[in-house]
Amino acid sequence: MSSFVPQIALILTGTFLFSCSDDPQTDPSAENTDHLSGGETTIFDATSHAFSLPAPNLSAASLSRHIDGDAAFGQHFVTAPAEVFGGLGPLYNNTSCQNCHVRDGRGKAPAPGEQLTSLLLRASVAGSSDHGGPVGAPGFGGQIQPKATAGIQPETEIQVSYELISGSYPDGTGWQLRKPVFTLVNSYTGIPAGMMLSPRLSPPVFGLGLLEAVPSSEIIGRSDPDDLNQDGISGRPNYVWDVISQSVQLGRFGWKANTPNLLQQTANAFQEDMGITSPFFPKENSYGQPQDSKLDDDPEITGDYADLTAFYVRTLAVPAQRNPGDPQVVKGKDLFNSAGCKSCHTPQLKTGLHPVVSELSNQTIHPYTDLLLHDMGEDLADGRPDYLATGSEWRTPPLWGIGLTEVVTGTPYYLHDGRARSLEEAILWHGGEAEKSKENFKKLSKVERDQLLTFLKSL
Ligand code: HEC
Ligand code: HEC
Ligand SMILES: [Ca+2]
Ligand SMILES: [Ca+2]
Ligand SMILES: [Ca+2]
Repeated sequence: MSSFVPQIALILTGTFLFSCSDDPQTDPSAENTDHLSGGETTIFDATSHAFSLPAPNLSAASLSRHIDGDAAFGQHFVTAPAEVFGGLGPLYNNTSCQNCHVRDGRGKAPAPGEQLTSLLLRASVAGSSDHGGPVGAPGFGGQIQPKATAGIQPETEIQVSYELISGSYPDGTGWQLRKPVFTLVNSYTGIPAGMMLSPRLSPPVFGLGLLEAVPSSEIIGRSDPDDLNQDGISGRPNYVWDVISQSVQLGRFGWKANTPNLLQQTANAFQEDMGITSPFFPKENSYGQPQDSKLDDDPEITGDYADLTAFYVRTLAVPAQRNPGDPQVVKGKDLFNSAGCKSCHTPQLKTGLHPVVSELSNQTIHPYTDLLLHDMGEDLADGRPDYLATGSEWRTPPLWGIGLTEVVTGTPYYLHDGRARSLEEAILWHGGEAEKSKENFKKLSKVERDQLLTFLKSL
């Protein structure tokens, strides 16, 4: 099926660009291509498949590798003695990439009393590792796995409850926000003193190859660590350890930009989230813990299989903005800009040369992120540093496609721990460097707030 749909997307894009460039003098839409969120990788699809389509400009060879990668992304891994796709665990969070990145979109925050499926907790104790990263918690490592294969005890059970917080707009309209509280129970061993936890919801995975292709200089050029222009917004790059090149690189992926590239993100997910070792992360995630088998096995997948899976997320298309000319959307975009949202949610970036996928090179894209870290205030803080990111800093998440979240994954959950149940709630949680911007939003009339939200839903 997925090999059929892209043909249509390809024709649509072709037709569209052609009719646009037909007469640039008289056709006003010809000047503005802001709705082509992913440049030439943009697709026109607003269905539940909107995040799952290959970029329409892929060569036949790239499309073929994408389709193989699709199978790897959906592959369920099973327990060890199996001949194929064995090696799951012994500790794990879930059994396939797709189970957490549902339809290539974001995951689900657990309801009170519900098991965690796509939300995970990173763990550490004070200090920094050899390469400046977090120090794994004794007995638990860098991530909590609440699931285990037969004969092994899961590291712990995780219970979630929510605190409710009420507030209101200056115009009197009320709201109620919720903040998750996680409790570890029935742990297989004692919880180390001072263990820090960071809850993280699985984010959408489309358009990421484009973000990988944005030149570091472009990202660093937007940072303003000492706020020299005095707009209240700093923006700092994270610098993290690249296990593949064995060097320090700019961090781009994950909620705290703690990962430098998509191959490492993928290989690390195989190891930590699923218990699948690869040449990049050859040790089981239970390494050094009492329940570890202490066997020095061969990697459970090849480097090429990890690379194939990374190729899939690299080459997923970005859905186009819908109804860019709708007067409500146009007004909402103005309000987005004037409220200061664009200071972090950068509307436009340009990619450089992608080292692996030439189709991603030299694209003008509209991701609405600067890929920098921002202090978002106490209410969003996890208190757990991650390389240079402090306990209250988060990477600006992209907003492209965010208006399709409900269509793709059903009930929507936003922010790093999925606490926000609507785009409006997500904005109301902004603090720190984004406090002023949030206050600007709160001061808008109900009609204007709705226009801003209509703009977000058009993305
Ligand atoms: C248990 C759920 C889970 C599984 C399984 C999982 N992921 Fe993720 N994924 C996450 C979470 C949570 C994050 C955010 C991590 C962070 O912020 O540190 C993430 C982040 C990512 C990102 C970075 C997205 C961004 O915008 O920065 C990519 C790419 C990704 N995962 C790909 C994969 C691939 C490929 C697999 C399978 C090999 C996989 N994931 C398996 C939960 C999961
Ligand atoms: C100082 C930088 C900054 C400013 C200004 C800012 N944001 Fe954000 N935004 C962030 C960061 C960082 C996050 C992620 C925070 C988290 O997950 O804890 C975020 C998250 C979001 C999300 C949720 C995204 C997701 O994938 O879950 C939305 C929606 C959003 N912002 C919209 C806005 C709007 C609208 C404005 C203007 C009123 C705005 N932001 C202003 C930095 C900023
Ligand atoms: Ca394993
Ligand atoms: Ca662990
Ligand atoms: Ca500044």
